[in-house]
Amino acid sequence: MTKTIVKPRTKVRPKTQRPPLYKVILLNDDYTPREFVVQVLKAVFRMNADQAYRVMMTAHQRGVCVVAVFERDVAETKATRGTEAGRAKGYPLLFTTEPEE
Ligand code: TYC
Repeated sequence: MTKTIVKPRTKVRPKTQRPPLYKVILLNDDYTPREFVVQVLKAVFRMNADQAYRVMMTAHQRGVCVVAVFERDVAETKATRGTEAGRAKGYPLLFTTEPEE
């Protein structure tokens, strides 16, 4: 009879559950005024003037910009609020969400 010695695992890594994250994406368009996009980013995403301006300019120049990452509910609510803020003024401003890999 041979005894198999099994070395016990010393490091137990508890698996903490984290909710899947979603990106909020800002899409460029030709009609929404830059200043209005900045206002919406500040109001809905609580960005300061500098951050909001940079995100707006990135979308303006590249077509899209990831604004922030949240749990799905929060991402969808903020994307809808931003889009609705534009719609209320007759602008085609659009925020979308997509799961983060
Ligand atoms: N392209 C718009 C303009 O020139 C400004 C703008 C920037 C609109 C970013 C949407 O996501 C956007 N007035």
